[in-house]
Amino acid sequence: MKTVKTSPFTDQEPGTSGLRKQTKHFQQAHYLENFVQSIFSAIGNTVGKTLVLGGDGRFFNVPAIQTIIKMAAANGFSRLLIGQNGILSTPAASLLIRKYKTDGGIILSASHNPGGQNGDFGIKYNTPNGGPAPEKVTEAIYQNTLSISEYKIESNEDINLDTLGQTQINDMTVEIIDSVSDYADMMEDIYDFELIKQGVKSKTLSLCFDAMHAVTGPYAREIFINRLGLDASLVINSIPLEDFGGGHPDPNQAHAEELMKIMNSDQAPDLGAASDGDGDRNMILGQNFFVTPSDSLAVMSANITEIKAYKAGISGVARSMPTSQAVDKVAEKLGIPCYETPTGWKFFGNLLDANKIALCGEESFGTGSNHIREKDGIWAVLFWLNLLAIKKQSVEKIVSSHWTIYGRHYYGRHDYEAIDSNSANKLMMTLREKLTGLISKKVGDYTITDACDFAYTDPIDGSISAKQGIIIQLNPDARIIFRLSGTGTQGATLRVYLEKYEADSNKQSFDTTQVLEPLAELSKTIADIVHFTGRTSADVIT
Ligand code: G16
Repeated sequence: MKTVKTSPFTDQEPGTSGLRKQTKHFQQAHYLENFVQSIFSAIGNTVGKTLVLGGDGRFFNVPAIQTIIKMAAANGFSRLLIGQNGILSTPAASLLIRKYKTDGGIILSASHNPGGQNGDFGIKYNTPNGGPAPEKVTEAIYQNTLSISEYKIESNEDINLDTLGQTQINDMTVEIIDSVSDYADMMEDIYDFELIKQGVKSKTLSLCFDAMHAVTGPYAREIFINRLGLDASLVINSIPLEDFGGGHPDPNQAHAEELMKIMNSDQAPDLGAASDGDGDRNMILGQNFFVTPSDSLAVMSANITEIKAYKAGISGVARSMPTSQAVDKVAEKLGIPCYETPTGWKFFGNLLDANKIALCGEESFGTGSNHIREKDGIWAVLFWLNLLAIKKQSVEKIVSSHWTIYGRHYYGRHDYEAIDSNSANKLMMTLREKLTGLISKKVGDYTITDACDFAYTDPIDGSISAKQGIIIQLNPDARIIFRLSGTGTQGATLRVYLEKYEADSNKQSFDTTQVLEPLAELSKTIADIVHFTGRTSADVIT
């Protein structure tokens, strides 16, 4: 065992979901090691503890895992559970932590960010409840990174990650486990696989799933093809590649091009879906029809008791603040609470643990439930597949019927990517300073009824998270939200979220872009976007 002298890096503060940097940045000497030792110090008393370890298979996944194995051995861990070939989707890792009651897990992923030598890499620690570390833990890790002076590492040979079985390093057992089977079994417990199989057999139910050359490939093949009998040729891009085939493994209309083409064609299957780099995001499509993640959450909530595992009903729901308020309408009707949290799955953890909620979601293509403590891409796809098998209606019909009952929330997110960080911070600061002056102002067809900086007090532990995004509330029934992304690796990304509610069913089938255009223009004026960013339009609209 070696103790290696090191000095702090000042840029290891975790963002919305762990530490994400360009891969080359991660590959510099001591960078990964410093962060891992800082996680171990935050866990404390690591002797005899156990961890789940795996990643989304992107470039640098395996070398990073080999390093973490050696460091875990040197820090006295007693057992590591590692996905075969180093592969674990984020939801599968969350499940394994909970199922095998480990002291948490380390997941290597930069999620939807591109991979490869010139792409991004990331690392996050999940706590023993299976969820992303809450802010007090990430803050402790960050503080450790600022004062670190040495780390411990074994000098053993690399472990064979390809073969299932156990290896011993000193007192530590390394167990290579099947990455897929526990997860696939859990999905069978939640959903009615027999009913879905009947639909598939009678050719009344079909799916095209795009794994985007990322981690869900093996999970999708086992569940959709082997267990449900769906058409194998429609599980596309299912071989995980270190660089995701050069693509951007972000399941949205802009990046899942091949899937969009299939779903917008005459031969489109009933359901189209995609997941991201580490398998926690999902996009849901019907034939020629896109379901916004916010609507998907609302439809799921309204139909939750149709699904085997949730038959008894649910205690409550939650959404991140910028997610549309579609789910609020459902919660109101069901008479259950709806919580509004800051962006970041970690904020749902306490609510799920305390059984205040059983279903939650975010506009950023994430939905999940109390079955684990991460958002879950394949779980969401199966939800829709199961719902289609029950309702025997098209995706579009299910969503438009939902709007008739609850009203439609037109929704769009405009991202200004890789802008200068200082200018982005100035934009937010300037906007913050003028918030109170905005109230009651008439802007276009709207009046600003409220303007505030979102702060959240966790109802369980009382922790406060301030400055979580600026909300401009408009009358009648619209919102514009401004916040800076916490997952990018180049400069800053300004996210502008636009939402407009329409209760009148005769006005619910308009084009989203057209409906939101006035709000998009307003957002530019209110935040002086062109001045601060030099951009006249957003780079990505989802
Ligand atoms: C992460 C978080 C999500 C968050 C998303 C976007 O997702 O887990 O909770 O909504 O980032 O965050 P931001 O707007 O700060 O970029 P993932 O899938 O990237 O891990």
